[in-house]
Amino acid sequence: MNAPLASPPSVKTTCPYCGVGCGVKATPDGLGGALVEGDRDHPANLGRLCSKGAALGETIGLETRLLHPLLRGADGTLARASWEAALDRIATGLRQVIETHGPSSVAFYLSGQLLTEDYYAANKLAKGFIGTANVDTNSRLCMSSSVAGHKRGFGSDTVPGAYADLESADLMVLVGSNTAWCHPVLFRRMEAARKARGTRFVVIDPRRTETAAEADLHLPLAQGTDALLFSGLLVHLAGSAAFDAAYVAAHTTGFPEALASARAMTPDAAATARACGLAVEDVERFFALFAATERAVTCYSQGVNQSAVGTDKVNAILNCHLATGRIGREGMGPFSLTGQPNAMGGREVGGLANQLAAHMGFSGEEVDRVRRFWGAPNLATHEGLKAVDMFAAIGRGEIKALWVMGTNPAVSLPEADAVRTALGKLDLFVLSENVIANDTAACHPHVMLPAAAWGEKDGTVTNSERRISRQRPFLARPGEVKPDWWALAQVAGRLGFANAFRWRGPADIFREHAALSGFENAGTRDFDIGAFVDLADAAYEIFPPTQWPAPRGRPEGTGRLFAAGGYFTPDRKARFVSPRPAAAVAAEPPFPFVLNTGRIRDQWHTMTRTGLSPRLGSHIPAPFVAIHPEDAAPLGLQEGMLARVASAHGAAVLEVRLDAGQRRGTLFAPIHWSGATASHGRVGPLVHGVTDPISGQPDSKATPASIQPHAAPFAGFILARRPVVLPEGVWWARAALEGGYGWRMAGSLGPDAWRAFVAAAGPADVAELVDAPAGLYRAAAFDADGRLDFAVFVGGAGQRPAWDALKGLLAEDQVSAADRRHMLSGRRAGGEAACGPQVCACFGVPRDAIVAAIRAGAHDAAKVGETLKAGTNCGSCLPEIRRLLRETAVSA
Ligand SMILES: Nc1nc2c(c(=O)[nH]1)N[C@H]1C(S)=C(S)[C@@H](COP(=O)(O)OP(=O)(O)OC[C@H]3O[C@@H](n4cnc5c(=O)[nH]c(N)nc54)[C@H](O)[C@@H]3O)O[C@H]1N2
Ligand SMILES: Nc1nc2c(c(=O)[nH]1)N[C@H]1C(S)=C(S)[C@@H](COP(=O)(O)OP(=O)(O)OC[C@H]3O[C@@H](n4cnc5c(=O)[nH]c(N)nc54)[C@H](O)[C@@H]3O)O[C@H]1N2
Ligand code: SF4
Ligand SMILES: [Mo]
Repeated sequence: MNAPLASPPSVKTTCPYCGVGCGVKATPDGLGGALVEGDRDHPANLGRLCSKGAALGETIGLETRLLHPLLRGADGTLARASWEAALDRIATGLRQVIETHGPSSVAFYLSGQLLTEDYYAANKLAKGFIGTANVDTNSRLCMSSSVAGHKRGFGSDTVPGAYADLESADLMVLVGSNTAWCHPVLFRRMEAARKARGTRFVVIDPRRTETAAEADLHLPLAQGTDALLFSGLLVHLAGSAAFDAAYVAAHTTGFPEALASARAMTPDAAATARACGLAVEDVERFFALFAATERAVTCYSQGVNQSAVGTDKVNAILNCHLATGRIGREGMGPFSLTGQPNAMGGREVGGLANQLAAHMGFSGEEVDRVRRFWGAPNLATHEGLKAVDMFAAIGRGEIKALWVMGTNPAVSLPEADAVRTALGKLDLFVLSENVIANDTAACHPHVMLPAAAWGEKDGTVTNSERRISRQRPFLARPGEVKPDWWALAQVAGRLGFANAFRWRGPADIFREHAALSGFENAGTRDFDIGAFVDLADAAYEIFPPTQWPAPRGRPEGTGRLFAAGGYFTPDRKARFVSPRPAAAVAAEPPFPFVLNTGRIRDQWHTMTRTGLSPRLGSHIPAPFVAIHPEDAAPLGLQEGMLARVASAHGAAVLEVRLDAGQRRGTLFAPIHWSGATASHGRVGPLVHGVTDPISGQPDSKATPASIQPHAAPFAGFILARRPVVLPEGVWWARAALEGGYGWRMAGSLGPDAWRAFVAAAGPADVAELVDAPAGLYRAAAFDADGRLDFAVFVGGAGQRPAWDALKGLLAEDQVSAADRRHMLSGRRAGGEAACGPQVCACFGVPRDAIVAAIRAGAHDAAKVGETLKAGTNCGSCLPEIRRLLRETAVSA
């Protein structure tokens, strides 16, 4: 059990999920859990939380945690070891590799989910002392195009605005961002602006997402064409009253060239519409809205970054804000929405292979400065390998030692099967993890180190608006769990660098990080938190959420930048950068579709934490592929059946969702399922390893792919209190349920095989229903106390029963005689048979109930809330409720 820290009774910390960086108030319950609420005083969320934040309390159990170091023995299996033995093994292994193959044969693969202090320690050890720049992070897959675009445009990796701008904007342009699902609390702040001041929403996304459905204007552009759209916009702005000649003249360079190049590519709205696959009226409306609305914010995320032309897309957006001088002023500006809780912190400490710490690069002057500051004997002098290239080098045997920390690359990197193979070739593979089992842990690390998790970690993170917030512990570290920075410092000591890593705690590291940021800075570098060089331990404890830069003498930080220029280029002027001409992504037989990948509302990445929450699993319980109905029909694909989606690199088997909001010729699949949660649900193996040549960010949203029906004559589900191993060849996807798990499954195994499967489990007390002609088999097994132990329901495909009505039985101490009689018919005594997927995670309200309430007269979201409570807590489901209101109104 996870013990609470004695006092204070409730602790203010920061949500460990997305880059919104919501403040959380956690009150341990003394039983290993905690009550989690939004922190009303935190400027990012002012008390709000989304469905994931609200369910944090359900994800802090210890069942799946790694609690002790593990070492791989001669027989290849991992066994418990002492910290001493594990650290010695790492140090010896590193020393051997360095002596034989040189420091560049060592790599670190880090994460935007590490705290700044952990990240700083890893970067210092690798780049400064081991002497390898092969340090990269999952932020390469996430934000690196924004970093590169910012640097090209501004001379520094600076987000100019603040969240307050989202509430004071009159036009909100959301590009490649499913904000309603991925930054839900920001979306609620945007909605508040719409209510208060009539803000208009334009959403630019090939899919009609929940976010797009809320927009005044949705531009479903062809994948990869954003730079063309914004190039067309630049041409339009240049000839409009919105053009700010004074700002352009005083604070920028390169405008005439950029305009000429934009005119050559996209001379007018008609040409732009053609290039982007859009209706010309929609493009004209967008251009007019943007030109007419001074207070315009353009938020963008992975539809922009994760592209072979991602950096160009970023600069095309920045160009439009520079040309109108709409930057760094209230209610306006370009706004990169960061993904992970500490995507920004990682950039600050030099987590990327092409950066040094504190936003410095590899110029001779910067290398020299960092070397002197650290007293670093072996400072790396050249950029290292970026994530995709790094894993390719591992695959070729050029990198021999790898330390992975806070990320699950066997799932999340493109061409993920090749990544798995590569991991098997290492002489030394160290994995620092919170969980004992995930797909990367299955790739045979030599050492696994148990890292402190959310609730135990102690340090800082930086959110999308440059705001540094504390993550504070409220639970004691269980088992032998240690902070990541501590493990790094211990290894550094063993390599002979103890003096440079003599930190007593995270506050020491934070002060050093602050000192480096201010070292020989004098306003030349954007990232400066020199105000905190001497921050006392007690002040670090209560450090308030603060936006950098906060140079010496300015501890209150800075809300916005660049309203009056002051860019971080040598001449202090911003640069217009012309995007290269790039056409829409094309796909041809044998892979005629463009596979787009992304997120769903209630899961976080590879589900190692959100996958533990029954509430979060009920929204979308299985991996799916969305396809336009008119693309599906000729292929014989129907709603709910299985489809095999394949690319040149791999394949997955997913449930089909017909979605008229899907652009023709494209597929969409979520990234969350791994080998741990589904048999064939990983999309990473399909995704091509193409990267943006400037940023090195993978083009994860546009892989040529094929889709075809996957024969599965039988389908059904299993409910069980414990994990069960399903027969070989069965397709399955697992979800956490209250009191156990549920598996959706399908395949060629019919009633007889499942009957044998149940018999083999040897249940003490089993009720069965066999209807051979109908191809139906159902069984429920009870334990000695009369509790439901497991249930198996199988039938013909296309008549898959839903478990919703029965799943509650897993959590009950006893199944009543009446329920026993009814349950094999798929219902509870007196209950309904099925109720469809859950829309409101907070109150467990299913879609069917919402539709019924609408039919019964609940005419708006507020009425639905009054009737069912749905949507009245975190509000993450409000866009879906409003969609049901629209759709139901139509069908009624
Ligand atoms: N629920 C949830 N929230 C999360 C996360 C999570 O795992 N789950 N992860 C966090 C992280 S790390 C990140 S990076 C963010 C990501 O947040 P988002 O970027 O909002 O999420 P994605 O679903 O990856 O992609 C966004 C959209 O890009 C669209 N897109 C694809 N290609 C193009 C294109 O060429 N142009 C345009 N304009 N759009 C395109 C996709 O259709 C998709 O709807 O979310 C963060 N928040
Ligand atoms: N096809 C496709 N691929 C994608 C994306 C996409 O849109 N499409 N998105 C990309 C993006 S934007 C991202 S951010 C990545 C995310 O991909 P990953 O980073 O691989 O996903 P996570 O599941 O967040 O993995 C985090 C792991 O770190 C562990 N962990 C959490 N906190 C800590 C800690 O403090 N210390 C240690 N040592 N371990 C910790 C967790 O248990 C978990 O196993 O996926 C990328 N991959
Ligand atoms: S929006 Fe949700 S996931 Fe993101 S930080 Fe806030 S509560 Fe956490
Ligand atoms: Mo991300």
